Amino acid sequence: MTFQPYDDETPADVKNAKGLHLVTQNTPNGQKVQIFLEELASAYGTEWTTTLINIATNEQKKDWFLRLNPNGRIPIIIDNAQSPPFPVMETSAELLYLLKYDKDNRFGFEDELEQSELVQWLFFWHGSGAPYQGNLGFFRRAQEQSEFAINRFRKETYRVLGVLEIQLSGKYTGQPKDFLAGSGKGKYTVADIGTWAWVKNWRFSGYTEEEMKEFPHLLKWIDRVADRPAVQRGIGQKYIQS
Ligand SMILES: N[C@@H](CCC(=O)N[C@@H](CS)C(=O)NCC(=O)O)C(=O)O
Repeated sequence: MTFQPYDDETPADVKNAKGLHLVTQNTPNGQKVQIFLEELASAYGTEWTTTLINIATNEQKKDWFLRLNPNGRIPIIIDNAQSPPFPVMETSAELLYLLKYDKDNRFGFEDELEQSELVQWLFFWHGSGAPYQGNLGFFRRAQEQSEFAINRFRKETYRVLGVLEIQLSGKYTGQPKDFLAGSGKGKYTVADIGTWAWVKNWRFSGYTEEEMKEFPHLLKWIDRVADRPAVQRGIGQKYIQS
């Protein structure tokens, strides 16, 4: 039987979407995909439609959503140009899927070793960064305060910020970098987008200016990525629910 991604409960704007459709909320994970779609729009005129949901109401745990992403988490994209429509879950997989719209490799690499570097840094943050910074936020905001858990995730997130600093400073390679992946000073790619959406929130995660002074290359990289108009659009008003 052919998989049907939509059911009677699927919101009309999701079900009736043509082409690429994004279901998101303006969180760091949502922002990763929002930013890349904005970059593709400014580079190629790529079009998509968006549905904003509110995860506080657990919309993402309803059957219509779980049919698209059994993990019940945002963001997801659905490619309605495929038949049947093709849902993509997990932000890094979504960024890699969307690279097919990047015909000139502006946000990825033709060279397979450089592309491998991109995938390494994208996976590094997906597996070793976001879960720690996410849990740090969870335990900092929790009603029941666990010093043990906060310390564990605070320390580990700080450590992985240090890993990014090592890469950007060229401490072991002798090559300081503007961006995480690619030869020489590197190139702005989806690895930067996936990482930046989280790391830029360091203040919100409770780190002090003093602590961040240990990471001068990382701080400059945060500003470098933040300066991009598509990045500003990707975290901007359009994605904030009224
Ligand atoms: N590993 C997933 C994580 C996605 C994720 O955790 N999304 C959060 C928002 S930042 C979410 O949907 N939270 C709602 C929930 O857990 O029910 C990815 O990269 O796509």
